[in-house]
Amino acid sequence: MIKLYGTSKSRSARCLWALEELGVKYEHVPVEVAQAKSPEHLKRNPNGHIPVLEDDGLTLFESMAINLYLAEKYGKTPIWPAGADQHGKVYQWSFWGMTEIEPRLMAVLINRMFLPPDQRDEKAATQALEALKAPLKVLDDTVSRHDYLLGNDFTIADLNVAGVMSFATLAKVDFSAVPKAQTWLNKCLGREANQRVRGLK
Ligand SMILES: N[C@@H](CCC(=O)N[C@@H](CS)C(=O)NCC(=O)O)C(=O)O
Repeated sequence: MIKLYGTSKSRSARCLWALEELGVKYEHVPVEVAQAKSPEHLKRNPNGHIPVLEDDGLTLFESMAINLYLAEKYGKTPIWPAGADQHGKVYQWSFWGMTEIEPRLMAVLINRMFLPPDQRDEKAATQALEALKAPLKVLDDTVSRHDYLLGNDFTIADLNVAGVMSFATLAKVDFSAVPKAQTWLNKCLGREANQRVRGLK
């Protein structure tokens, strides 16, 4: 039985979304962020982070690796598209989300919400929002040409990037200059499989 460790109120949400989207049976173990460095969880992931996936003797950490693995193993076209070219595009967008978007969104959240008020750095938050403008324009241009990142179908690339960008609302990102990106994000996040994740612990 597949097991996914990590509360839905964390990056684990994107893996839960993938599991729901793929329709596979799994057990959810809602390890809290505060328990990620417990001795029990460190045995699963020595980095002391959630999410962690266990599947048939395999243990994986890193949310994107988990989702790419799940999509390849359990997904069919179109969520896991066919062929090396399309897989290249899936990897491209997934790594893009993790490198171009996530660190900047996290910088905004850390400096506006997570740190105690006296340790927050508003300049770092403003710079991160400024630095997000260029990649968001790339996203906007892409989804202006077709409905989803790879073409006309929702794939694991959309799930991975939208999963990362689900923090954008919390970070109060201004989408007024990139309306197509906002429409795409709302359409992805509004999918039933993702809505089901919101109800999980
Ligand atoms: N790059 C990792 C990041 C995982 C991560 O930092 N998870 C956070 C929760 S969203 C965590 O476990 N924090 C607990 C801690 O660092 O003690 C991934 O995408 O899986």
